[in-house]
Amino acid sequence: MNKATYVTTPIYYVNGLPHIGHSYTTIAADCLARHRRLRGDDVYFLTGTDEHGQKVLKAAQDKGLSPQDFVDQIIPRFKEAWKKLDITYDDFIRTTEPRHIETVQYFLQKLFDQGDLYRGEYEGLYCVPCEVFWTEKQALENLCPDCKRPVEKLKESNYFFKISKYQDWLISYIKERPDFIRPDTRRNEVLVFLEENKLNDLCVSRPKQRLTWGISLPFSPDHVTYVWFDALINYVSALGFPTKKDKFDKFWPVAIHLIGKDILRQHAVFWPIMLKAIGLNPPFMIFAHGWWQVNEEKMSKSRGNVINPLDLIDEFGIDVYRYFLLREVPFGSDGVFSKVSLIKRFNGDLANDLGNLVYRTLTMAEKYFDSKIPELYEEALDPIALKELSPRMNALPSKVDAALENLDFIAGLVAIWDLIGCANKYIEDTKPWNLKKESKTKELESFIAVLIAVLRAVAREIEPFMPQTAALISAQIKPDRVSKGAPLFPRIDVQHVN
Ligand code: ME8
Repeated sequence: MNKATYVTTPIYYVNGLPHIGHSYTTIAADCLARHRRLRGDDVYFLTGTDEHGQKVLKAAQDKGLSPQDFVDQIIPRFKEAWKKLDITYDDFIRTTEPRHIETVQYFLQKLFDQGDLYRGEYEGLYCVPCEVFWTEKQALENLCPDCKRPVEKLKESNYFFKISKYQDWLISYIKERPDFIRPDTRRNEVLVFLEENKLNDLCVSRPKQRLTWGISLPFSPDHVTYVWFDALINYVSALGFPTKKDKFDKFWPVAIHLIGKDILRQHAVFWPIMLKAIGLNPPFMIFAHGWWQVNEEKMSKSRGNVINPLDLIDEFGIDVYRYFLLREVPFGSDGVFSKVSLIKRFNGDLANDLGNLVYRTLTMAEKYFDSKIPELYEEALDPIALKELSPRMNALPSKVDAALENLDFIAGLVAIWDLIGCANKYIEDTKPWNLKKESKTKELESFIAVLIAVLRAVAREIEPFMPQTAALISAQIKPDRVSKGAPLFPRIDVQHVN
């Protein structure tokens, strides 16, 4: 049986269109999914949309639409954006789908029946745009510590989930598994939080007087489910839990949740406890990456400083955008988005290194061998090819495997670019025109043949990162001949960028 891979993104709120931040997590997940497929895994790659709650309701009202009509209109635009970015998800879950609602209600009923939910009064400071309750200590000057907007004081009768009961269990669970929450900074953050604070029971409902746009509690018609409790369950409702046992049993034990660090606590504290209470294991791994910032601020819909990925794609191309996001900033660290750095990567890594290698190799094959791919004679290869190039080429797949196992996209790309750099240097050092002049035919043939082999290896390994570029390179290298196309990445003149 093939190895299974289950990779997820957060399900995004649909109160606006996806911006760079959303595309970042989704592209990273796509890269991992594609890589695992390439290696023969059975992959289930899930993304989707978080459609309930006050925030989405408000966006619908602002547009004068019913929430259902509003979400039905916006979902196709999410799917279009993902299609444009070459995202190969296997499933797209919407929290308004019956398959999801059934699973959420199953969770609620089971927790209620086993006495984990109780009714009580709730009072707190609530931030509507963020859908989060804050304590007075957190909401200094009555402002949301995250988006800095005013919070509202709310008091209401609700259902609570006794999460504090599972606190000690969670601490040991995290301590015993160094790879459960990553990177280490995030793991430590969660551990410190759990060790220094006693968890407050989690309010899992909203009274319908205040909010009707949500999933009804099966045991209380006057309440809907708190949007986070609803949303987290998508990761198992999409696998058909509790009815589709085979799919669930195959993919759940290997679940990798990619998220941003903004939603770490929901994923690393609430979610494992919800699962434990239901009798399920936590996901295999939660990886929280950093934030893309513009002008020192997190890019976010509530701050209104978003950059639309589709505009950048129109200007630079999909693969350039994907490459930049995955190459520029370590997965886990914050990064600042700027067009100037994107163009630097474009002109350096893509035009000078990769584009140039493809173009000059194919040009030489055209010129010296009439576009036929020549034979490779081991004995005619020079020491650089034998000692530098071939070992790098042979080790590349396992290097990329190891890098992506760690979600270290940069390390994967660096390994590929190490081979590209080595091949470019090989061309410069070998001086093929001399081989031609001296009629060293076997040497020249082997020289071109080994470079073609490098290009094939590069095309294969960059596919998860840059699928269109991989296809363009492969299309120029047929089994026995090359057919050179235009340069892949014509240099951009920085002066001409707006
Ligand atoms: O939180 N930099 O949805 P959301 C990097 N519906 N990543 C960013 C980012 C930025 N500036 N801004 C957003 C929600 N992201 C919930 C999730 S999951 C069960 C429910 C990415 O639309 C990042 O992955 O606010 C972040 O965690 C997510 O989008 C938040 O998306």
